[in-house]
Amino acid sequence: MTTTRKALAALGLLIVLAAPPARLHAQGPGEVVSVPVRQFRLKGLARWGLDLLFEERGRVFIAASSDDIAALARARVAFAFETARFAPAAAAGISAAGGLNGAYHSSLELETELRLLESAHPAIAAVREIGRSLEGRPIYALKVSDNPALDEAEPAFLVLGCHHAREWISVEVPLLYARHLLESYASDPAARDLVDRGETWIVPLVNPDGLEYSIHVYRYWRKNRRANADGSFGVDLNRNYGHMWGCDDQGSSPEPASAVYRGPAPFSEPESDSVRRLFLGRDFRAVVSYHSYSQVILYPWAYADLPCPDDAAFDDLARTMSGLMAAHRGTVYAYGRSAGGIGYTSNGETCDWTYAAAGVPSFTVELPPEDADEGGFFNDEAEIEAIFRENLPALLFLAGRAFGTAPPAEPRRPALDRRPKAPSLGKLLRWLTIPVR
Ligand code: 0X9
Ligand code: ZN
Repeated sequence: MTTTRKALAALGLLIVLAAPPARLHAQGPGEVVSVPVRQFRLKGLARWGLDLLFEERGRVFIAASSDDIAALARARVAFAFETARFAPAAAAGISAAGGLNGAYHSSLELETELRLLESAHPAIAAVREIGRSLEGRPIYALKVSDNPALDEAEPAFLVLGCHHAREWISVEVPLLYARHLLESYASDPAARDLVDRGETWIVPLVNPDGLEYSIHVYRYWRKNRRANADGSFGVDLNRNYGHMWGCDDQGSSPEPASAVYRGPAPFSEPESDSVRRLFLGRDFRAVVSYHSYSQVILYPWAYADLPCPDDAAFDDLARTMSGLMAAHRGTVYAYGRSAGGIGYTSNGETCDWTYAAAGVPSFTVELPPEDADEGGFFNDEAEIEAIFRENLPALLFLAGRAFGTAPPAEPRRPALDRRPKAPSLGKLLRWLTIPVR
């Protein structure tokens, strides 16, 4: 057993034993604070529904709202403010040209970009509003296909981004994929084939309200902006889908203030419901939902550590995807079952639902970096293009499989069969917010 796993096991035990606090805490603009692991255990903080970030040198880092901070103080937890340490990373994106979010797209910037793509390629691209967020922002899909105004009887491929507000890079990869297909159509027979034979539906921003909040108010915001009955905000959109929703409290929570609150009912949120309505009307043959961070490719099930009926086939696909990704510049994406060794159990996830609804390959791709020390959610703007480029061959491969077009060339070197190192404690810590009834 690695040290990391031992530490996790110890924390897991405490989660079962500790009593929950009298109230959970509203998330809002706040601070990064750290608490010694000993204190974290002693005070049973794993059950507070805090937004846990990572663990480093014996301290647990938490994105804490002012309510959280007040509660920590009341509980006499010895915490330290760490916000200043992270400010340079956050500030690095500020520029006169790019505004607060630099090269990343806000919801309005994304809309502009999608409309520009549509007007530059009207024969093969159409912007569709698939629904509206709680705060009334349009949720856009770009449909890339010949005759985009017609719903033809063609196989479809769904690419999703940004269920989670703070995962800015997950908007960019789907958007750049749309751009790639459109701009390569004239010159690249493989891209032309994909556009002519199938429908690629690209939804780069499922959670526009959350993204705006992350840009303008609180960079670590994760959920949507639902005003919950207890005064807290947000439903975790990747806990709000309908397959085995709320089957237990592992990795999803019934507590509104939790970072992984699943909402009052499956598809209670207009954002996840927009994806549901888009999905059900069409012949989707594969799904990729981008998140960050940790550099992994995950497939169902997430709700329990059980193999889905297509486990072996999905493992094969994921191995090939991982190999194609590594071939670009050596970035190794680990792969495996969502609830398995490189992931964690949670219910109400997007890909469990798309797989259950249509039986099609459905992958959650967690983009780089691997760890918090390498930047966590703060991907350098200069990395956006390279992260897209390394993901592109995997997307083309899966799209080819989905549409029955010619497979792309094999990876230049053999797929790295990396059954990766143990998951980082930091990654899993973020989900050890599991209230036990
Ligand atoms: O927990 C999630 O919703 C995702 N991870 S993230 O850090 N981006 O929030 C999805 C992870 C894939 N599912 C599981 N490992 N269960
Ligand atoms: Zn995510």
